[in-house]
Amino acid sequence: MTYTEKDQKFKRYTVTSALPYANGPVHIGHLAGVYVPADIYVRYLRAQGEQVMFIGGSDEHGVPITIKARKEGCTPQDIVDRYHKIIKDSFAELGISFDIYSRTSSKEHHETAAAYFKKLYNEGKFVEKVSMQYYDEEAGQFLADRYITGTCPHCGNEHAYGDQCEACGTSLNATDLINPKSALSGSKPVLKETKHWFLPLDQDEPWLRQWILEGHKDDWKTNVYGQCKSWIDAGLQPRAVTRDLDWGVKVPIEGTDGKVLYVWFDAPIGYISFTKQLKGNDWEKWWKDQDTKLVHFIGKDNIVFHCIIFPSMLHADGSYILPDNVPANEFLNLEGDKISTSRNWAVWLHEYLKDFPGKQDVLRYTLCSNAPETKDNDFTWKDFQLKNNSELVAILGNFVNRTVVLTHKFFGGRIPAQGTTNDLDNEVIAELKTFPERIGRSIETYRFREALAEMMNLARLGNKYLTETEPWKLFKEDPERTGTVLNLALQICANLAVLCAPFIPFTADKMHRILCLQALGWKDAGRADILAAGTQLEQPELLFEKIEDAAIEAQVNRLLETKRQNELNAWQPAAVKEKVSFDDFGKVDIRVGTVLECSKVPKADKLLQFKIDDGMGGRTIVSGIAKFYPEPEKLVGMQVCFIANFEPRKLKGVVSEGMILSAEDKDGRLVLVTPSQLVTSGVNVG
Ligand code: B3M
Ligand code: ZN
Repeated sequence: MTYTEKDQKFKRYTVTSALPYANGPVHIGHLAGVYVPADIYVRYLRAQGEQVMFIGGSDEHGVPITIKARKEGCTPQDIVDRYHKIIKDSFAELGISFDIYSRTSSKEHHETAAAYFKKLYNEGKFVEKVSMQYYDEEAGQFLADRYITGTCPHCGNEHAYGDQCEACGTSLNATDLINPKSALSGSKPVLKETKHWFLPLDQDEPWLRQWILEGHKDDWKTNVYGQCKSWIDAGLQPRAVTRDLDWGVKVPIEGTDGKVLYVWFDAPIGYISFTKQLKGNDWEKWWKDQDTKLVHFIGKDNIVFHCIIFPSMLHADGSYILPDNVPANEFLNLEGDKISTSRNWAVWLHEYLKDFPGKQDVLRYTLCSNAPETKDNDFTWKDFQLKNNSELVAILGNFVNRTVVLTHKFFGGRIPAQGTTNDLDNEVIAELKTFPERIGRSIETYRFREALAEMMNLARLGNKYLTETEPWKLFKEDPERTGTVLNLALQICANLAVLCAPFIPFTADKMHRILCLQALGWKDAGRADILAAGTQLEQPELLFEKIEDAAIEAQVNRLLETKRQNELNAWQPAAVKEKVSFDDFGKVDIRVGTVLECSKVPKADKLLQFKIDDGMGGRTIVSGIAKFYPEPEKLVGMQVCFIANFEPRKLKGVVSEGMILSAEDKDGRLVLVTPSQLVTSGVNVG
């Protein structure tokens, strides 16, 4: 039995993690918010001997996928095939231990989602409404969700979508938008009649209020509870669950060509349809049995869908259980800036796995220890390096390694007997006993950072014990006592192998190997007699390696380059200056000259010294463009434009008689301005 469920014992756990949209790879924000905590939770439950179903899969419908396909000139299926594979493979490599990772474009899913809709339709659970929806006359298409953008009526963000404003998080209807614009053609859409089916959320208010606001006041996270409360208090509105689109699950009603289920209607049904896809599995017990605990792991932008809309769908059917908890996380930022797919401001999982082979646990550890559980948090590469070098290497890795190395040194790798324990040993044994429950309680209440910190405290306890007993000195005078100390230290290692497994499973496997440990359950931990004396250990093996500055710099540089690219992409011409009269312009004397000589000004990195044929006997001009013309002698013979009536100025000891004109490109590069054909030196430009 788990620690927090003494009153209500569940027989099994259905754990879902938000289905990532298959229109891009997964990044560290997704991992920290959803998949790492969900995986820790299920690994822990399995270690507790619980029956668990961990569901994941790709969300392959929705407008962004069709927009991306249109942009790339391929089909939506091409897009989802590409990203489903990348996402699925990278999750597997990170050790996210789904029981099934499926996809919503699968036939089974379409059938299940359509049947779900059909049942509610037949039972009259929807409200059918003909309403006016935006239509793009140029494209000949209704504009669902992200096909339409405009100004958010709540916060004024000019780039809000037809279904949601990402700036303030409000869920919108397209007709709420101010100045709506088609994302297809950019044109102003017109309103046109269309029929849709609505989930009458307004009728659900009483039971939702009771279930969430009264029933889950104490066990749901405050951020989750707070969002639900403000939704319910604001008054729930009927919500359309169909769309005029050709990508998605077809509406299973005669005469509804060109209509599909709304992506947020079909996607959560994916949790159910994927459970069904596991062959030889009685799927209903995972979804309909009151003894099953249903938990949804999601990010904060999905709260309303998992706490209000999906439960309303489940309630409308009537045969399903409702989620027991929805431990949504806040967002993770990257180096102080919001993670953004369109700006490529992210650490992508599949790239991380390539850049840091074998270091899955370092990422899992960093993301968990820094998870945005109660507020948005920041990932920095420096912190990643620090967590690896000063925690994983210096605390956990160091403790296990020292213990195993000393056992090899003094006892040939054979676990020594525990002998008689003294007060210090007994204190350590007593403290050791408390860890499984402490860590377990934190995990069961979705406080994963706290749980991880406790696990590391056990490694700290181990290090402190070694420091206090100094077995490396002790052996000479008291081999038997040394045996007791190392036995106890090894018992702590074995406990760590069990207790670290939910967080850093690859390391746990390594520790099991080194310690020749059988697979143990959570309840076996807390004891100081896990390892039998006399057992021969494997050779020591470092659990973690130091991450050098160069590897971190490479990542930081990649981000700096991304930032630079984003700035370039965002470049816009400078505003036009104040108007000047023709006469004023005429005061500037611009001429064409021919370069006779050109060289670097000694001791001045930036300056080139030109000798110009100006048709008037020649002049010297100094120009700050050396960085952009590394071979100045090659400029000889070129014609340039220069201002002939500038006051002469002394630059690094050289008198400059004018200014050579150059254009500054958006990346800051200076390029000389030159006439398109040869002209006589000294002629006017104007
Ligand atoms: N596809 C993920 C997102 O909003 C969304 C989750 C669906 S869970 C049923 O990024
Ligand atoms: Zn807004």
